[in-house]
Amino acid sequence: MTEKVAYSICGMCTVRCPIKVSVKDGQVTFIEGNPRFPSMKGAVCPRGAAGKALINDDERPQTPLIRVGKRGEGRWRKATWDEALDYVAQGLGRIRDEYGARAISFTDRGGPFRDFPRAFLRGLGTPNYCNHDSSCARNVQHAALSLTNMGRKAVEYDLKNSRHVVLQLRNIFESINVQEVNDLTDALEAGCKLTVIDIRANISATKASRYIQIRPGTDYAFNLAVIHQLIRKKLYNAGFVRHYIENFGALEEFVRPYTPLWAQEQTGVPASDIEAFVDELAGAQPSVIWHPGWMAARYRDSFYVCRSIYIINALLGSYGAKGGIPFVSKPGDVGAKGLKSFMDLYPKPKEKRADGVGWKYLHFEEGPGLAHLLFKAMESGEPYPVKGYIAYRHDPLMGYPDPDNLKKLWDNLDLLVSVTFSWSDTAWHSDVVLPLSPYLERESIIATKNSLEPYFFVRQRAVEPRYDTRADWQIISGLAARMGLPELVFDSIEDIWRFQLEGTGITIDDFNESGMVPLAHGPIYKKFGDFKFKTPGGKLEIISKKLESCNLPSLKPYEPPVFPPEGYFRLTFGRCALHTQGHTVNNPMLFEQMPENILWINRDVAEKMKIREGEVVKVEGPDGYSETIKAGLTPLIHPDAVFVIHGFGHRLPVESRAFGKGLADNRFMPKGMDIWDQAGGAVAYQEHFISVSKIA
Ligand SMILES: Nc1nc2c(c(=O)[nH]1)N[C@H]1C(S)=C(S)[C@@H](COP(=O)(O)OP(=O)(O)OC[C@H]3O[C@@H](n4cnc5c(=O)[nH]c(N)nc54)[C@H](O)[C@@H]3O)O[C@H]1N2
Ligand SMILES: Nc1nc2c(c(=O)[nH]1)N[C@H]1C(S)=C(S)[C@@H](COP(=O)(O)OP(=O)(O)OC[C@H]3O[C@@H](n4cnc5c(=O)[nH]c(N)nc54)[C@H](O)[C@@H]3O)O[C@H]1N2
Ligand code: SF4
Ligand SMILES: [Mo]
Repeated sequence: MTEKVAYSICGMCTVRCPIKVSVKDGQVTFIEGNPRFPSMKGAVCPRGAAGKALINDDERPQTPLIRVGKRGEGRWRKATWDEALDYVAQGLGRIRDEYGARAISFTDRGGPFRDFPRAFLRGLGTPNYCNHDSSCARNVQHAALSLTNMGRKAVEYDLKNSRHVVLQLRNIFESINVQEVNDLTDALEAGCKLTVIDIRANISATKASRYIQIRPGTDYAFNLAVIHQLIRKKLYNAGFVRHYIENFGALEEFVRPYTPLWAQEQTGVPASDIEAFVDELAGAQPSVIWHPGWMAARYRDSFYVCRSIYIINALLGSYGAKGGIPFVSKPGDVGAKGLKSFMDLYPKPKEKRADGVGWKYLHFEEGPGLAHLLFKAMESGEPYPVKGYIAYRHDPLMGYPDPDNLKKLWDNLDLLVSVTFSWSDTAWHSDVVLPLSPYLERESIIATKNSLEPYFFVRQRAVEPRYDTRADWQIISGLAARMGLPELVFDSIEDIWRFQLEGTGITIDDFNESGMVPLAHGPIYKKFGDFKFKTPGGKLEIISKKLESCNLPSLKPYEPPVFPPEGYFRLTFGRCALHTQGHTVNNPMLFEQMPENILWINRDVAEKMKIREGEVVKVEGPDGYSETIKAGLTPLIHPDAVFVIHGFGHRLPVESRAFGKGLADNRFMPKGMDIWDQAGGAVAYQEHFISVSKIA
């Protein structure tokens, strides 16, 4: 009998919690939160616990597959790894010869382990890397940058020490990050206030001291009234404003008309509630966190909602504060040497990006680009043809609107490759599927966590692959060997780790004890007066020259969204604790807990329509497309909206459990790729309406 422990990183969602995995005779026996991280409290969430079921699931790609039928038809031939990698490399080679390296594109789901695949793209010479963020947090990121020239991850949410947390468009207790859940729970027990501003009473609302139900799509009006009130009543942090905010006068002038009474008209929230809330919030400064949002790709003005949230945090002095949003440190900030980067092996490609970021759209950050615009370029051939596409741990057909339309955009591709550990709509539509080992069966490159206490961490392999699957570094190495990039060809992960750690004074063995190596002794709070924002004047800029030079206002006057016409509802969506996006519905353990989604609909409205609890109803889009779903009646959702958990409505025969269960929200967003926030870059997913009716 052999027993071992592996320190890994959970791969069941984008949060990537540190975990400790116990293994006996080559089988995973227990998954727990890595005890080296006190905020994990030894826990994982339900999805984290279902990692074992993922390994045992035989409904996932088990060998490399090459398409023999038409795209999407599902006829495959099994291939060896050599065959499949040769096939992909030859395809990429042909595209590079005919159209240049820039015709090769790649998208992934972001995260800390990107250095190696991104180096591969640089080595090939293509600028066309995008991650999934234009379907997620791009508006938040661009809002942060537009004010401080620092990204959203330059600050941490110091939930544990907070005195008032505001969740608007953020549902911490269901859209889970285990450490955040534990820290916020501790803070609530110690008396921290929680305000939830949402269109429906979610689980976070059930734990809140104040729940504000807002009319969907009117959050910007609400926030402008909060700023108005903070300034008019002089409730803001005057010291912080004087020291750190540039053009405060312009803000003061701008919000003058946006009174709580005005906001009441727009949002449906009584002015007296807004006033009481602002008084209470101001009383807790600077230990206040108004969360800037995460899945904020919702409306055409979501960027300005996020921007107004950062401004409120600044007015309350929570930037830098304990219990607020203190700044993280990078290795260099604490005198440590950073990891050696594979990307630095190659120069940055000089070509302009196909998505227009960096030359057509100068106000957007280049790194992760905007995937929806990359897809549009595949169809138009502008600014140049894009012919090869690798969907790397990414399922755009589930995560972007209007999958049938997206498939058409991809019709021009000569090669579509999917690297994935589960079946997905995108994998099913690909020319080649390269099966990735699930996270418990693979190791990852070493990564850096910038935080109050920065550290390096690694994912160790817990068990050997059950099927003929490979780790991502092996797949990239295999392609690099065939594409003339010998610098990225490695036979063992240890050689990769050694390369990364060169010059840091840290060895691989240093990770054995807990899977991480701390770079500082305890949390470092940068003090008021010591820190500077990364703008020329070191201050937070209310007026952004970058935005203005692109003809976008820094302070945008409020315009109400388009509201649903008579007989229609706004289709809204979010997450639940039991599933991640679209890829866990077929997980045997999680499917058993929650096999389908239901349609949240306001009880009064439903009763008028004679719809009963649990009744199967028809949901129809303006283009006539329809699906059915069970209705869940509740007084706790705004009457304008219906709500579903995203990720259901699977139609792949290879996913026998998920097949045909529940409704797919993204199919009710016709031409949704064209509806995006011009200032923040993200797709506006909630600008779509549907009707609900009884089935005969
Ligand atoms: N309509 C609608 N669209 C949405 C959303 C919505 O709520 N409604 N949510 C949006 C949001 S917030 C996001 S982030 C995107 C997500 O969109 P994606 O990034 O595409 O979603 P994931 O399911 O996280 O990952 C996609 C694929 O990566 C593969 N994979 C490979 N390696 C790993 C790994 O280590 N871990 C995991 N978890 N998967 C791996 C999985 O097999 C899975 O099929 O979708 C967005 N799109
Ligand atoms: N369990 C679980 N946890 C996850 C994930 C997962 O798939 N499952 N995915 C991870 C990822 S990739 C992300 S991006 C995060 C997402 O984390 P969040 O952004 O917190 O998640 P959501 O559930 O999409 O949305 C939060 C809330 O926004 C509300 N909302 C919708 N429209 C409006 C509106 O107009 N105004 C207001 N004020 N509220 C509105 C919804 O009702 C929902 O309660 O979660 C991460 N954690
Ligand atoms: S929140 Fe849950 S699923 Fe996501 S990484 Fe952590 S344990 Fe895994
Ligand atoms: Mo996300």
